Amino acid sequence: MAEKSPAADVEASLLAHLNSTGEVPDSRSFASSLGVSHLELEGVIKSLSAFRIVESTDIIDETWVLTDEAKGYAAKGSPEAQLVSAIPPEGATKGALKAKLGDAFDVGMKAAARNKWIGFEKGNKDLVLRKVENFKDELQEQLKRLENGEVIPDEVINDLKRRKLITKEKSIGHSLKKGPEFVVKRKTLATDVTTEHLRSGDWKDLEFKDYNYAAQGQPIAKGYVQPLMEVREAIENIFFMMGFTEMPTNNFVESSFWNFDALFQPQQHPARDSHDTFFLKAPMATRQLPEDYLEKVKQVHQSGGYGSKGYGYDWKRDEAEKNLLRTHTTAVSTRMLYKLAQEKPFAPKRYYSIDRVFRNEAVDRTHLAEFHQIEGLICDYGLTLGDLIGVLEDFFSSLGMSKLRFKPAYNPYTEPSMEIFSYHDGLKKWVEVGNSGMFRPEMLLPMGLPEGVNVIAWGLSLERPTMILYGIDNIRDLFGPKVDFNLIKSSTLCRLGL
Ligand code: FB9
Repeated sequence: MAEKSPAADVEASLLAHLNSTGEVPDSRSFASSLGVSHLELEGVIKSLSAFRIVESTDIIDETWVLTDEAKGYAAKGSPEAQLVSAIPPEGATKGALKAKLGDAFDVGMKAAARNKWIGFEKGNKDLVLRKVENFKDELQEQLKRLENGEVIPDEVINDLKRRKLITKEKSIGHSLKKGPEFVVKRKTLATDVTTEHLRSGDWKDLEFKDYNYAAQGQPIAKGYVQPLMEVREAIENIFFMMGFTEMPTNNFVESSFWNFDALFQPQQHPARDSHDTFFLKAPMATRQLPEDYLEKVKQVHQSGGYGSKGYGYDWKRDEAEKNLLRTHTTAVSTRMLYKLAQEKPFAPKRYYSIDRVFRNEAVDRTHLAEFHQIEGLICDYGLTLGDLIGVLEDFFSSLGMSKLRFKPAYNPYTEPSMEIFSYHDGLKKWVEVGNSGMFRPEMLLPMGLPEGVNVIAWGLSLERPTMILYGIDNIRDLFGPKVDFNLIKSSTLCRLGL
């Protein structure tokens, strides 16, 4: 017969006691009468209550308990008592007493002085003299009475509280009585048919525990997709459905030429100084720029062409050669459009990119020095602003944003340009959800794209939608060293407006 667990003994004694007396007024005193910890008895009570064998009602008491310091005084006497007992008839120096009493010295001196148990010789404040032969150590007495659970007058409690010698402790007991399913001996419900049961044949009169179909399965240790990657994948599917191809963005380091100059962004544009852009010390400059195309870019910046008067400044090659961390994935769009322009005959294209870009910006709740830019572009003959608005409607409605508004904006590389706003039902406000425009001829024609070919493009971040869709308030909870894994584990799969 299986060895009876201590819990079983406790259960047996409790059920027997209830059977004979019908109630247990306070489980705390019952536990000490059984000589078991209250915690162990609580375990049994919880399980018996679950099967309604006993009915338990909580009794919450707040009792004063001694701090460790007070426990020391209750044992060794109050600091003032320890101090006086340590003073020989001829007195003792403060130094000697401090050495003897340690932390209790200061408290002891004050209290002993207050009780006029000690005094000093005229002009020698260092020699402590004992003023009383014998004395009553009230404090030790009161602390001991408290330890034995005796009731103490409030003014004493307040004094002990003031001396931070006692703290309030909540203790929870249970009053017990028979439950509707009360039995003296609980049949241990079998949870499995074991070979032992089969061999012993006692399975015939065994009672089996009901299956708990609501029981949570073991949490399976599995990988979790970073919310950013979850939204990235969903947005990629939108691009695929709209017939877009991904652009290769595997180069965080870019030259100023492809990141700015090729985009007809003038060399003295504020975004091109180190306040906004991370320039590289090494390799500081690129050595691979397409000469003929570079010449055309230089021309269009310096003196225009293609119907443009350009910027009329002295364009510097070494400025264009400066390496940087790309500030937008539009730098990749530039490379792809230039490459497309070299492919004859021209074929319309739909490209997208989603990858990291870097900006030397002030970081705050929603901004880090890097974020993931999402960019889409369509390159084809006769594209208009209307086409851009249409594509934006499609794209953002797939993101669950149906109501869009467009606000004229400015980008050095697009004209016209529009900021995109969407009314967010959850936030009950118009949210800026991106920027867009038509790439300027000064950008496209030097590349060699045929007259009449226009490029509509737009961009947004990956972090903003992910924060809103997952209800993440601070970007640091989403990206970077402080990401809260539980948030990732607990965050449900985002359902973009799909
Ligand atoms: O993502 C942005 N907002 C946004 C997007 C989606 C969204 O979804 C919610 C589920 C409902 C919520 C918000 N923005 C762009 C708008 C603002 O957040 C803006 O303050 C911050 N912007 C970033 C740049 O900050 C300096 C977001 C980032 C951005 C801005 C512009 C572009 C790309 C990213 C662009 C472009 C462009 C323009 C023309 C041609 C080609 C590219």
